[in-house]
Amino acid sequence: MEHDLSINIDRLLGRLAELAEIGAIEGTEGCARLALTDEDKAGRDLVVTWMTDLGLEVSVDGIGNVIATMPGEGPPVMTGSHIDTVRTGGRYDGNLGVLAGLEVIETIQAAGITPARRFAVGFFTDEEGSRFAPDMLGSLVYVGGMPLEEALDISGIDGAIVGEELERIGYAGSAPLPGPSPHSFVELHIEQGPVLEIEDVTIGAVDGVQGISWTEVEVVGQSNHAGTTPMGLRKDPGFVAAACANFARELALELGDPQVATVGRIDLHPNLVNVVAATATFTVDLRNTDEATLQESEQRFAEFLEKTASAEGCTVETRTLARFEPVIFDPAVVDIVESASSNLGYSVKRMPSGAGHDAQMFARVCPTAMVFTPSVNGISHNPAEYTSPEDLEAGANVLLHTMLALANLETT
Ligand code: HGY
Ligand code: MN
Ligand code: MN
Repeated sequence: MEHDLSINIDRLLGRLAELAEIGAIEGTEGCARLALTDEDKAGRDLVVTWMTDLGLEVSVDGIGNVIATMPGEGPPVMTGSHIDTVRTGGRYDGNLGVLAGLEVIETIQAAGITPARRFAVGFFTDEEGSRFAPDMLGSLVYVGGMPLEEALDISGIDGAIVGEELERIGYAGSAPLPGPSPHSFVELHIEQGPVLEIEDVTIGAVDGVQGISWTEVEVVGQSNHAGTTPMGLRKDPGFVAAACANFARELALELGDPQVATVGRIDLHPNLVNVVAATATFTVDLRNTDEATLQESEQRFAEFLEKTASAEGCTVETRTLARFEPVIFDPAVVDIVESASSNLGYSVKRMPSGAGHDAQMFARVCPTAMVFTPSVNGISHNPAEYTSPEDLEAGANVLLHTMLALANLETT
């Protein structure tokens, strides 16, 4: 009975499309719902309506995480992800994991199945971290990785404060933090990279997440006239930022895959064509599956920054925005994802995640793993992000059967 269950792909596609209308980026399939903005609130309200329509118990905690649980007792088998997006977001990043979780619950309800352990689906606040750093903020607080008070005080790239924004959008909840640990956690997510497509594999059984290091750098120089200031007399922070961006790329190429390095944000002040900048504020995102190599990349970047800034007569201040070590998921749960995929006739491969995910936080408190579906051309954090309905259906079916298997696991 349970083994021939499958999700309703049209219902899932319909919800993905409806949610993507909120913050829709004109002329694209993508959407922009930065964390705790009005668009995020509207998306939250819509998903909460779907949760209550399914008769689920909906809880909101102090950092705005929303978790919907089937009635009953005992720690649930939990799934979920995020519905906040980057500014150039696609409709699948995070949203797929939340809406597929809803779809899984609606599927077993329609089949009259009550799993031995109840299911829960959640969306976690500010997974992207691009407005308020660090990323995975909500799930980090949920598992006790950051005190709530510290999280509520975080100010964003626009000067807004997390706690004030949560109050403003009506999602400063009262459910306890840290939150209760689920029995297990499994997250469905698009791969956001090229591997599954290149190898023509339908499912990724994700066995871990690479380490993440985000740093904000402020370089202070001397604003000056672009025409009259001889090159030898400049203190140009714009040059230091550009040299660092170039060095980051060369460093990643030298260290080789899976090392990546990105200078994604550069703000010059006063940012004018004929003015040598006074300040340059930029971010560097370094990642690697190996902690020692990640630390080496941080060390070498810091040395280059220091050397280049002082040679240019500039001063530097750095601020850590996020720092998470590599995470290994529970092999037993990865095995279940792998066998669920094979039993359903899908090709599957074990692989690490290049992107951060809420699941990496739940791995701290319960047996956890992830399910990946392919991203066409490996594109994500881009409105052109796309995954075919067949692959979405495959991923959601693997999620369904993985959760059923976890629900029926003998109590250890
Ligand atoms: O940055 C990340 O890896 C994730 O998208 N927050
Ligand atoms: Mn995501
Ligand atoms: Mn993302």
